[in-house]
Amino acid sequence: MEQQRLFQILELDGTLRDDNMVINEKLAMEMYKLLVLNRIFDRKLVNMQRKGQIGTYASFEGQEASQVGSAMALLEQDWMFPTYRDHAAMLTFGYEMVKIIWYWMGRIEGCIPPNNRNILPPYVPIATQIPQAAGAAWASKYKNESACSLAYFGDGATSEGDFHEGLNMASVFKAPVVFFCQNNGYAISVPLSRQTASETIAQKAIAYDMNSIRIDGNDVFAVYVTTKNALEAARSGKGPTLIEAVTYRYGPHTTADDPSRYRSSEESESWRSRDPILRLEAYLRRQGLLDQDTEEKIHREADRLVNDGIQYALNIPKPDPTIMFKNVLSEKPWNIQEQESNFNSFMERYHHQ
Ligand SMILES: Cc1ncc(C[n+]2csc(CCOP(=O)(O)OP(=O)(O)O)c2C)c(N)n1
Repeated sequence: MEQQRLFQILELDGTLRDDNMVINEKLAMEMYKLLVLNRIFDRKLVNMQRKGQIGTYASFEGQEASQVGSAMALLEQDWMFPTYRDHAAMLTFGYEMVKIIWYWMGRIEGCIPPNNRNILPPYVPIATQIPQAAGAAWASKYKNESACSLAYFGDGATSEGDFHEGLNMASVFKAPVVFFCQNNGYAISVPLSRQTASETIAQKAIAYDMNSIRIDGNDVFAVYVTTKNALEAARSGKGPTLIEAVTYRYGPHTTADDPSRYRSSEESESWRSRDPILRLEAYLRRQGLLDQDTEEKIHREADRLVNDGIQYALNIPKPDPTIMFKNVLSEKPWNIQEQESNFNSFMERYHHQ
């Protein structure tokens, strides 16, 4: 079957699968900087959680190429629908780093999209973004705009009804949307084989007569080229595409999970040989674009950027606790009113002490 082949450009040793392929040097360096920045960001956020500075955190280490490569293919006017694991995609497309940190600090300020980018706040209810992305894309087509939607989701999301409803509608209406599945092998502790009887995620598109492709999600070139082609097809009226990016999350599902209960450390270590950053590094070194000094400089700069972001985020004043009673219910039932008034009198006493 066409979509069962894994599309790949960059070999593990940093050579190109097709010697005739031309890679833009500037773009490759830009990709490298973003991959490094995001890995450092991710590791530092795990540390913040360990220090009690954020509540919980969903790490994406291992999935950087899938997220950076796909987000780099978007145009300014496009719409991004990310999940709780897609901070690298969000950062790449222009969501402010500090807001991502605030999001994990539980702050409402972290959910406000940037002024100049259509980026939804991270979706936590699995697959709900899929029909919404299809709807946004259809609206854009209806209004004769050129914006496409890009929806991210995991392999587990493809077992939800929303996935099938969203794909069905998008295909019927030829909505300009790209469905980007990061197949990282697990939905929390449930391996892909217990999640779906389908051999691949990509083949699920057949039911909706939709184009699909299965790619190496740790190959940033393959991810970028595939997403760019899918977006161009969507923009030119050819309808949606389902991309299955095969990748792996090295760490736990979130900081609240213990992966040793459902998979071996040998398994996750074996994926390190397919690491997206090492592979690009090998390519850049072969091309003479990266040496020890440049590499260290890029790491230092990324480290500084993330440290600055964290410092800035931690300096935010404490939230006004009364906001928990606002913006949720237009008409508050008696019990919520009672809690609000008890809370207000408590706060008054507290401030008078
Ligand atoms: C509708 C819904 N059901 C269940 C959950 C609980 N839950 C949180 S993450 C998760 C697994 C999702 O796996 P996958 O879609 O593969 O994404 P990944 O976390 O691997 O990126 C589940 C079941 C949820 N958030 N929403």
